[in-house]
Amino acid sequence: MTPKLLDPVLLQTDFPDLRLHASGKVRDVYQLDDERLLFVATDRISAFDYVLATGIPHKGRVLSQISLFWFDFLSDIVPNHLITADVERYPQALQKYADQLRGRSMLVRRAQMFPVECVVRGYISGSAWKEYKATGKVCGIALPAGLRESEAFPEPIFTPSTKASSGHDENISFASMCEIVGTETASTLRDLTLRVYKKAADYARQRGIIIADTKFEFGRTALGITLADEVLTPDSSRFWPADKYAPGRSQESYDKQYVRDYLEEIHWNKQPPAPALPSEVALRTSEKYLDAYLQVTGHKLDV
Ligand code: Q0T
Repeated sequence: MTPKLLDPVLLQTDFPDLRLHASGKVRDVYQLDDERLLFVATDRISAFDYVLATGIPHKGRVLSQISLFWFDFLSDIVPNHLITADVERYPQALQKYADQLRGRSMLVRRAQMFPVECVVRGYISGSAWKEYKATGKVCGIALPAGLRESEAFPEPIFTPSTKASSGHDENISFASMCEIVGTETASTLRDLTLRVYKKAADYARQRGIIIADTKFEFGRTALGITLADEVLTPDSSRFWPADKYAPGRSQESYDKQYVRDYLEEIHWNKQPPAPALPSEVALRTSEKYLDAYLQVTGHKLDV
C-alpha cells in the first residue's frame, strides 16, 4: 500500500492577496477581475450538513477532474464556464500559488448566475421520496402510484429549487421558476438540464455508475446560457454503484458511506463541532473518490 497517510491535504486555501468571491463548504471561489473567477476545490468533506475536521486526500483534485471530464463530454450540448485548468496558463499573479492550485482549480468565466438550482432526478430518493410518500407528487409533478424507494422514474424529472433563507434548498414548481427567471429561460434551462443528464447518465450507467440525481447551475455569459459551477460530481449528485443497486430500499452512497457509517457508529449528535475521522476512514473514503474518477473517466488519477 502506498503511503497515503503522508499525502498532503488542503483544508484551507491561502491566497492573501486575492479577493474571496464566495466560500462554500468545500470550495472557495476568488474574484480575479470583472470577467474571471478562480475556483478552488479543497479536500474538505461535509456530512450531515457540516464540514468535518479531517480532509480526504485527493478529494479536491478528484472533483475538479471529474467536472473537467464532463465539461468536455457535454460541450456539444451546452457551453460551459471553463477557461482553462492549466495552471501554466493562469495569470502571472497566480503563478506563486501554482503548487496549491495544480489539479484542483479552474479559471472560469464570470457569469450572471440564474438564482435557481436545476435539479434532475432519474431515480426517486432523498427529499423526492419523502414528498412522494406524503403526497404522491414530486415538486407538483404527478407520478404513477406504487413507486418504490430508489426506483427509476418512467422518465427523468426536472425539480428546480432555490436557496431558501435558511441556507437549505427549497423545492419549487416549474411555474415558480418561470416567475423567477421568465418562461423562456426556464424552459431552456429545463430542456438543457434533461438533455445533459440523459447523455451523462447513459454514459455513466455503461461504466457501472447510476447517477440517481444531480444539480446544475447555469449563468449567462458572452457564450449565451452557460453551464457553470461543478458538474456531475459525487458532491453535486447521488452516485450509486450499479452492481449493488436494488429498488425498495435506500442505496449506499458511492463516496461517503464509510463517513456516514462512522458518524452514526460514534453517535455524533450532528451539531457542531463536527468530529475528526480516523485515518482509516479518511483513507478508505479517499479510495472511493479515486475509484469514482476511474469509473467515470476510464483513467487512473496520478497519486
Ligand atoms: C459564479 C459567477 O460555487 C458557488 O459557491 C461555492 C463557493 C456558487 N457560485 C457560483 C458562482 C459562477 C460559477 N460557477 C460563475 N461562473 N460566475 N458566479 C457564484 N457562486
